[in-house]
Amino acid sequence: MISTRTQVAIIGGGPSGLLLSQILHRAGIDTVVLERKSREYVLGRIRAGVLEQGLVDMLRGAGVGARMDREGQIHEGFDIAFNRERHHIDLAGLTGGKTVMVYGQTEVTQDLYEARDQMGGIVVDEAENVALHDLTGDAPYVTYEKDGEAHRLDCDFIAGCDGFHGVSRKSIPEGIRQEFERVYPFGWLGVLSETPPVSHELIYSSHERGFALCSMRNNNLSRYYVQVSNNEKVEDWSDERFWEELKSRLPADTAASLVTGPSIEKSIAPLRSFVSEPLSHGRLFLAGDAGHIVPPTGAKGLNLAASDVHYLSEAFIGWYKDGQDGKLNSYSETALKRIWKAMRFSWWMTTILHKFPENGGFGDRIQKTELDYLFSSRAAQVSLAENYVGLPY
Ligand code: FAS
Ligand code: PHB
Repeated sequence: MISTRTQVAIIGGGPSGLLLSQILHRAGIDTVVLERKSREYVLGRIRAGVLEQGLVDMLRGAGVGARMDREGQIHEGFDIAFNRERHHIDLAGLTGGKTVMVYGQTEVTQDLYEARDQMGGIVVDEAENVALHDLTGDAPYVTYEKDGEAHRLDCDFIAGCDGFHGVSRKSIPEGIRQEFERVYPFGWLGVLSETPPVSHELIYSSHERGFALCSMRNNNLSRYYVQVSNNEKVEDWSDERFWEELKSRLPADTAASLVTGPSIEKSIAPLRSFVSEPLSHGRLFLAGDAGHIVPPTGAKGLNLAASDVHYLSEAFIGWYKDGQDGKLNSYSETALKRIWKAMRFSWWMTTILHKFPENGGFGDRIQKTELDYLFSSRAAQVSLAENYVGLPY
């Protein structure tokens, strides 16, 4: 058994774990990140595309914003297509100038890995069988295997940043954990293509055939999604079938200007709303998807991970710099307040834009009325816009 020690052991080398490690390292706090997969695998995942200003500011503050500022696109609004026409949501006009940054999570993760390397940060990839121990004492530790060798990592705290399927949340005893969940009867079939985006801004489309989303990563890399039922298989969707279905859910002029091409990535993501409470147990603190999952409709998943990391990094810095445990003790309550507001918004955006077969006639009319009201009320649009750009930390 190889024994080492650090101050904060971080489980998971996705955006949550890497950003937390980068911020703590810059504050003089030692961390070790334990990631189950290879770096190539982590960087091969195509996920979020929209960054709130809070995350943009955190990346810049952590010295990781340079490529984002060069290659990212600032968006001042987006369209909602409904009843075969597009309605613009003027984010900047509705929020006194706030915007979002379109820059893929893959790029964020790549930039974080490079920053970690530059600072000599310790990220152990392909760490297997990670297990957490003695969480309620003052000397927790983590065991894992790497290249067949058994390791023990002693630490002061453990940050569980290992996503929905990780080990951290499940290390909180079931009698203490309370989970809240809504699983949607559909998923998103996503395609990445080296084609120019159909529009310079995102288009969320509500259509009787189902939801669709037109997004992008840059001027020659487009990201598209269509709602599919939960029993769909990605192998049943040829590129041609995907493009035809996407066009059928867009206004005619938009469909006519869509540039199609071979998919370079194609996958189906299930949609769920999920929160696990509390987010801390003894010396273990959960951040990001380890503690909560939102349907991607509101573009909140990655951004919620960022606000968790903001609160948790401040709490650790308060402990190590000033011996204060106040923010550690209040972390779960503080983070959950913002998490539940984003949970509500993501659920609301999902319910008004997707087709719910079980809704029935009344449900369909209410959904139509929600959109009619949204496009006829500035107050309703202000509410949508302030949530989309991100509520304050
Ligand atoms: P992550 O899941 O990204 O990272 C957790 C890391 O922990 C992974 O690298 C995993 O390999 C590792 N890990 C797991 N178990 C471990 C163990 N036992 N030991 C060590 N390491 C372990 N959000 C949006 O805003 N917009 C989107 O369009 C969007 N699309 C998504 C599509 C999919 C298919 C998924 C799954 C999520 C999507 N999300 C989207 C949400 C996503 O972006 C997450 O919010 C974001 O990845 C959260 O980052 P982390 O908390 O770091 O979790
Ligand atoms: C994306 O570009 O992948 C994306 C954008 C906005 C969303 C979801 C996904 O709401």
